[in-house]
Amino acid sequence: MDKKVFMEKFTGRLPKDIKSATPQQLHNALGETVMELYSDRWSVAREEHLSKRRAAYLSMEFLVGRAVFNNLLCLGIYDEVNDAFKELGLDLADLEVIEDAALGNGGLGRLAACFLDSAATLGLPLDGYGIRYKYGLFKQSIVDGFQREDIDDWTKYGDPWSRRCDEDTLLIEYSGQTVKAVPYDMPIFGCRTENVGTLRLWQAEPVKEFDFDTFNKQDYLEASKEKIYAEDISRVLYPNDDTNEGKKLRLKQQYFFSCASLTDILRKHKARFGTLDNLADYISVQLNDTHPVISIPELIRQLVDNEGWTFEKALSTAKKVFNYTNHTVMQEALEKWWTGLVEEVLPRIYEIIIQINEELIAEMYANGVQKDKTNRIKIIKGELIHMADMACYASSHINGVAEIHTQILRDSVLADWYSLYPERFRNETNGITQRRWLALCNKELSSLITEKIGDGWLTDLSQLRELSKYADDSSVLDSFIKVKQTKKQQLADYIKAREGVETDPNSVFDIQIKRLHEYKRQLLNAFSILWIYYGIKDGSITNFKPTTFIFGAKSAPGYKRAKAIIKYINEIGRIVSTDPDTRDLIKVVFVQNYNVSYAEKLVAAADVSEQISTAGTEASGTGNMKLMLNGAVTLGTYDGANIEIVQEAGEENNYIFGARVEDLARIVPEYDSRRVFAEDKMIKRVVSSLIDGTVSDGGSGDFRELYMSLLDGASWHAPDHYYLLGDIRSYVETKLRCISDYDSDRAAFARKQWLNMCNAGKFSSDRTIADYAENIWNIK
Ligand code: 26W
Repeated sequence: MDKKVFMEKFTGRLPKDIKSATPQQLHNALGETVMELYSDRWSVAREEHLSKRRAAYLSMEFLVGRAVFNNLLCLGIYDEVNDAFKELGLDLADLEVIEDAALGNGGLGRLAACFLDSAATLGLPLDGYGIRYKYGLFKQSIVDGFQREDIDDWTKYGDPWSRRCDEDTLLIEYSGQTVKAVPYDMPIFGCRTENVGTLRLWQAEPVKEFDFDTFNKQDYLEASKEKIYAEDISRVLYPNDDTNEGKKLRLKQQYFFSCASLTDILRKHKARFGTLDNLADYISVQLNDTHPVISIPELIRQLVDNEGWTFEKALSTAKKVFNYTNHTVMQEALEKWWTGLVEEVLPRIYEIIIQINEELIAEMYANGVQKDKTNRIKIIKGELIHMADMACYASSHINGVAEIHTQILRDSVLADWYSLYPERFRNETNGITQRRWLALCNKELSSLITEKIGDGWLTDLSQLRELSKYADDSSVLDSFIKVKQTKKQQLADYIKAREGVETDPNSVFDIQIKRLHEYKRQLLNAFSILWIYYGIKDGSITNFKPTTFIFGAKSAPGYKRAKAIIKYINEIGRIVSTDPDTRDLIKVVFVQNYNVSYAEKLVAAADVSEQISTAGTEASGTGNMKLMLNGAVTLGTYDGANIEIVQEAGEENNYIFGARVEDLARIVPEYDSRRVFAEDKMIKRVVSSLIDGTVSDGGSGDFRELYMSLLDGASWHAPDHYYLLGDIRSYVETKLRCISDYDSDRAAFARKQWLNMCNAGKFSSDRTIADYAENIWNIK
């Protein structure tokens, strides 16, 4: 970067009195300047991507977070810009107030963002397609222990990292409604490469802004109706994680970005090659879960209706183009659409789905597949369209996101499909980008690493393994402990500023950060804290090392139990921190508005990473990898990628507890949570806190409902179906051992933490993406 040119362009965009510039003004000026300086590089890369076989990642969510610091880092101009700011009497850190682009709910959306980062860095022609929601994931505050939601107007002060591309605008047709899809492109700067990927997010706009005649008749609302209905489509991200919200608007959103993205892909292909006959040779489309699966009938529609292809030829091309990733085993999350709704909104798509379904049935019949199996896998069952079955039928590759998860897909969730097409199934264990999740969020640890092995790890994380040789080097471990201490102090300061709560950086930082869900078992963690509290009070737990339990989680606004768990955690926190017997020993902090930027601070400061989902329920987890990479030990179950984490870093360096998938298969049929409750005094005491007046749910009855879910079950599930009572003893014992290990020998504990960091190489999304590129997309 030419510093002089940068200065000129940057200051030219600032007010005369530079010091008076707000962080938002500085951010806009910086973003615009960088975008201008690197626009040629981006154009060249775009051309390059189009000139060869490429892949498109279709995802309803891209949880990119804050772009500015990451972009500077990946472009290799962070230090220069930092200096430039200083020269101008400014502070780059002031841009920390810039809002995240929270265009995703959790793991699935963040994974998509990490993947784009890795593909750009690896020089691969991969581009993302999604929706430019006006409002991202809601902003959360905690009031009186309860979650409150507020809109997230993330572009309020501008969006300097996007470029509106009017020239690529296209039309999307629903029955009785046509809307414009306007693309906004974000550059994804690769690290140490000239490659730049593109994230194209579609915004819905009306074909006609405003009806002037109606306005003149003074019917103002009517005059803007078309605009409002059109904009509704990209107005808001559905804040649901793992439940199929069967809303018409959601179906329209899915079709909106699927249709727009495919139209864009086909247009560009045709412009270059003059034909779509060779489409499958040049494009591979990854379907991120079932949300974009409507792309399959849409591609067929475009090929048949616009290009005059036969249905058979179009279906056969679709089968080559698409691949499907499954991200969850939760039945609620496998999307199903009511046939009547699809027919009403997208009649032509509905016809094509029927045709695909008939073709599937005919094909199975011809291949001698038993009728009951065909009935299980067909796309339309009763009045429901099963998107996962459509995805499996029309994809070349189907993958899970961690070894155990892929195995569960093969054995149960998608077992029929596996029996038919075993060769389609692959595992692609998730990963995270070390640029954001180490280099950016933990500059102190990064420096220590680089001092020892150079900075090659930035693009080759496996190099961290070389650091294992320092595991017994006390001076290196001392430096590591100092770094951890610094990060804990920084987090404590931040928590003080944001939450108004004091935390002690000399205590153990035990952190659970993820969406709030029953299967993730934040309630188990809360129970364990109460257990420890009672233990300290009654003297059965002695010499407890002061520990800060930090939670960060958003609950879907309509998910009552999850919201009750948030309140419960806050209630437990109040009890332990007001009791003089424990207030110096246990602290509970529930941070507000947990998001990507907060995560960057939390992962760097963690000593212990809580990954405690019921075995077999967490597809992979990726937070587990972020915490490991920053030198936290995992306190977790044998679930998702935890298993691979422990394989890499050693069971002796982590704290594994609880029933495993194979145990549960044996236990669950006989499991009686009421008996466990009745026979175990401590379990009874802790669980009873939900109803015995220990804590208050503000009179809502929600705590009683939680209590009943554990002991009585509900119409849709057996009692304690996530096995909290079954695992709690083993959990508390393991947790206490972990905290006492920290206390009794900080150096030995630091050694475990260090070795986790050293062995995190496998969990770079660079590794994951290289594998997708080679084995699924066939791109170079
Ligand atoms: C239809 C509503 C809906 C919304 C989101 C259904 C399902 C989802 C996702 C599948 C939920 C999700 O984010 N899954 C997470 O994906 C991560 C990336 O692969 C995994 O690491 C997590 O284990 C998984 O829960």
